[in-house]
Amino acid sequence: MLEASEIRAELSARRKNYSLSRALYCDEGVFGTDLEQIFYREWLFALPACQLVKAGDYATLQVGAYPVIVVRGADGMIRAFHNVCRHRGQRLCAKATGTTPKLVCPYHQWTYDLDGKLLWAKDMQEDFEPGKHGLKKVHCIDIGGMVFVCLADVPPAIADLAGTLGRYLAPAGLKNARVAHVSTIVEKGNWKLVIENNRECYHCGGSHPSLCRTYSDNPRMTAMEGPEAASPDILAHWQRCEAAGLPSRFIHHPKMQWRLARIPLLNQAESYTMSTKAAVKGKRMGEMPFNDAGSLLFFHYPNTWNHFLADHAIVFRVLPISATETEVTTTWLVPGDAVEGVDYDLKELTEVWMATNDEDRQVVEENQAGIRSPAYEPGPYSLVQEEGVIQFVDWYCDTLTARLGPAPAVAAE
Ligand code: 3BY
Ligand code: FES
Ligand code: FE
Repeated sequence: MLEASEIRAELSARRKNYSLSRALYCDEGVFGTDLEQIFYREWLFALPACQLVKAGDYATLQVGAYPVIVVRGADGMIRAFHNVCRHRGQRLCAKATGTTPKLVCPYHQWTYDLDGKLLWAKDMQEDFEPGKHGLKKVHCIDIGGMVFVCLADVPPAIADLAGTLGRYLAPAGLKNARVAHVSTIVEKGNWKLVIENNRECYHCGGSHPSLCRTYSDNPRMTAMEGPEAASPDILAHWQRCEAAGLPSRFIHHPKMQWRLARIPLLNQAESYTMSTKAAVKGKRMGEMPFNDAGSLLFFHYPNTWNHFLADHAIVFRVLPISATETEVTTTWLVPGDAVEGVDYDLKELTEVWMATNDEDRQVVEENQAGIRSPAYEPGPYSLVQEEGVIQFVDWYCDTLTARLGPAPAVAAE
């Protein structure tokens, strides 16, 4: 298990444009550092706001050692709390999702309001102060219908992302959407391998027969450096969509922690379906003006990538479980008034990405299995195909290096 000084050394010894060292993907000390320095400090995508339909609807998630609960209050606000009772620390809610008028601890029934205030604690002594025993808050923000949480005392700035993502998502109709399906899988691989795999389509031709019916594996689609780098067909797609009120142009955080861009699907395909036609018939998300608007892609490191289409949206959440296990939750959203079996068929809606996720799980697991071998050595990324991966590992290494700080000076004798 590596210590900070050894992790610094792994980071500074890394070869630019090469995959990371075995330790950075496998070591428990590195995993702990990833949690402390990244997952406990960054804004993390938690869930789509529309999953919490009414007051008292909640969902829980586990971020490393921290159980978190996200709940919609009586005032309609979505809040997040540490899912830990202020009496003797019981986890308050064990279920993944549910609805409750109050948050009642299962151990001794301390009872909290949906805004975290302690309302009731049986037989406590006179000097007990309920006001000092409310649930601990977790920072929480709803941007255009995507709820992010942050465990840090002082979260990183989010105003730029909030403004831009809010604008890009406004026509995507997330606020009035409905959850059609949730799939949670565990991939036996390090979280960085899960993100790396998502950031390239070098593997798509070999792994994703159904996705490749509609999704182009052209690396310029997902690794554009800026508007100038876009090909004429992408520029034409952006112009057509922007004229119809859909923010579409490639835009990103200065250090590429996030990126938004709308891409056309192959051959005027409408959606990620086997037929290439819209899965939801006769209804569109939000203000989407036509079926062939393609997909608005959004990623945010360390834990989400997303596709917003004319007829539905698919949001992805990545949470590390251990050095070599990662939970991936996929949620399909449809227009709020779309009825299963009438407006869409659930299998048709979900089958391409259910298959794609399973194919990605297999490649990630095989990748982890190979990297575990002492014979593994970092290999070169393709500059044409894996620019997105390079950019992710650069972000990761730069972020970790900055946060670990310089090695402490050795005291002179
Ligand atoms: O989800 C994405 O962003 C795409 C689909 C397949 C690989 N990846 C680049
Ligand atoms: Fe929650 Fe006792 S631990 S009421
Ligand atoms: Fe893939």
